[in-house]
Amino acid sequence: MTATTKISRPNDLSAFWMPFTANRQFKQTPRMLVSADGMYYKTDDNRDILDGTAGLWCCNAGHKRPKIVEAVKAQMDELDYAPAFQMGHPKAFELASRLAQLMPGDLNHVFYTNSGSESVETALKIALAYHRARGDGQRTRLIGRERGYHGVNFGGISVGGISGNRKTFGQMLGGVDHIRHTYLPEENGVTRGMPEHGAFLADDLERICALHDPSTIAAVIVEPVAGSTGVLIPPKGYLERLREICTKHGILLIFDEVITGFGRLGAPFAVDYFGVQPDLVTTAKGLTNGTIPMGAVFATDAIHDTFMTGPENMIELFHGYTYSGNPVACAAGLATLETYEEEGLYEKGKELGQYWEDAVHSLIDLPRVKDIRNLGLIGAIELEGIEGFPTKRAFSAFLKAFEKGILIRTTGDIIALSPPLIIEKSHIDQLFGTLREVLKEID
Ligand code: PXG
Ligand code: PLP
Repeated sequence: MTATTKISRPNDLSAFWMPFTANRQFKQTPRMLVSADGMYYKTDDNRDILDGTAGLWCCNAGHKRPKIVEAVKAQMDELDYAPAFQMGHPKAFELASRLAQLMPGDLNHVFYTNSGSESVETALKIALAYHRARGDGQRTRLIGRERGYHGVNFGGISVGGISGNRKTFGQMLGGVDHIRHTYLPEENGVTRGMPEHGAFLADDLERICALHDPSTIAAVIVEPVAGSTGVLIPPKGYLERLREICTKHGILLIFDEVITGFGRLGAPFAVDYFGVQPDLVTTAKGLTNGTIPMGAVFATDAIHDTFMTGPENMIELFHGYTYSGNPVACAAGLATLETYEEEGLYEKGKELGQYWEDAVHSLIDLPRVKDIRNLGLIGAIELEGIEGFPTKRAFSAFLKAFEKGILIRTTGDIIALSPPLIIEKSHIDQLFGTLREVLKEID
């Protein structure tokens, strides 16, 4: 077999232990995607599938985008890999400068990783090392939030708040605590956009501060909009309040923008959208349009400059990955940013927001729909679970949707939608027209 042989149906599925997948069930009835272009995937049985989830929240400019494809090919020809420790290559600096320009405020410094999970570990480590570098090394506690998702590495599952991702993996990091999640179904059910009620939930951080004493707390990490756990939209005033409390107590605020970054809300970042300035921002996914694995952590001048003291021959931060700033990933990142800018994709969430919101909420009349939530180009339809069989109803919807030609994502009994930002009204009609049929047909 040559490297270019096209395999559309492998005859042995056993070796690949698939991530976050019911492996045995999948391998009995595999669902194979073999190519993609624009808004559509193609399956191995030659069906077009409308991408309602931008892959896994990452292909924000859609698929097979010419600029990105060309940039990656050209980079492979020019410089395939360069060490990032004590060495550099031009595109890593170029991309960091462009990212820093795009990110508002003084979040001007970029540390490269290869995924959202690694961005989270990196941000947590920077937070701890920052306090120590300032002579405040007793600030070692890390605070996350219930229902938070921060990837799958040990730091991320420790500050994360999803029991399924934690329960089988032992003791986690010590010194971690969690504030309350932001979902108030009684008060905020079926809200369009940001709920009015619930800014007070941020005061839960004061409870944690009173318990541990704020002088022991290094950082608080939250998703501005919780994605993976089923799309929980922050109540109005909540993020502002969280910022105030962190500032008051000298605690760093980390926004995990792995999902919200790169246009998902109708602005480049949630930092822009909410107008709240954190101290560190974690990103990945949309940074390279999902093409080449890459993440980036943004740090403020104040944090970065704190490290840039001491003898100049010393390494300031003992942290980094073999693939930090990989040249092919950098080329993909640069071409991705150009694509987003040229096509006005950061604005798409604003332009199409109302049409999208109306479409998501149009499903409210269907039986078994319990709640509907939306913001930017994100939508969630929460279903009543089947008694005794949680997740089963939404997963049936996922299977039926795939049969009928749309890709949706489910978590628990929640359907989450996050299409490529190149989506047009006709695709939105197709997505929700099909989803309506699906929800009518499932048990
Ligand atoms: N932080 C946040 C907020 C995320 O959403 C990660 C960190 C981890 O990123 P990596 O690149 O290590 O996976 C994520 C990832 C889903 C889904 O369907 C969400 C993610 C990944 C896969 C599926 O909700 N989020
Ligand atoms: N494990 C071993 C034995 C290594 O040598 C390295 C990197 O040199 C790693 C893990 C970390 O790999 P990465 O830098 O790709 O995260």
